[in-house]
Amino acid sequence: MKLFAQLSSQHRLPVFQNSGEDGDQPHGDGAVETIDRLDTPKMYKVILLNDDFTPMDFVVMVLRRFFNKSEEEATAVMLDVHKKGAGIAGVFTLEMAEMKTMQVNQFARSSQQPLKCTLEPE
Ligand code: TYC
Repeated sequence: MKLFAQLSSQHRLPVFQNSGEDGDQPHGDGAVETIDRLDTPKMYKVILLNDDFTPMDFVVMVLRRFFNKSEEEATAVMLDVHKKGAGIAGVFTLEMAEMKTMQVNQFARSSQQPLKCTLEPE
């Protein structure tokens, strides 16, 4: 049996092609079988958006608090977002990305800051 454990963004992966050479399959018909992809969940980027009003220090604090960045990492991401308009705060499974996005948007709103983040598939 030949294994093709390739990484894929699809939900099902080809797992073997029955060539018949190994003698463990009777027919050698080249059929590709698939299994559900359980080990490589789809990942999502949490994107921070620039605005003209949120203080830089506040953005750095958010990146440290919600994304466990060091002061240096947080400053670099914040400046990247400030210059380019948007940037990646982190990459997570869908549930985690949704939770981070909600937490940041809620925290910004309750702090009267217009900072926004969103998510998109990786
Ligand atoms: N542009 C903001 C300023 O000049 C800083 C900022 C950076 C705001 C990143 C949001 O996601 C952001 N104060």
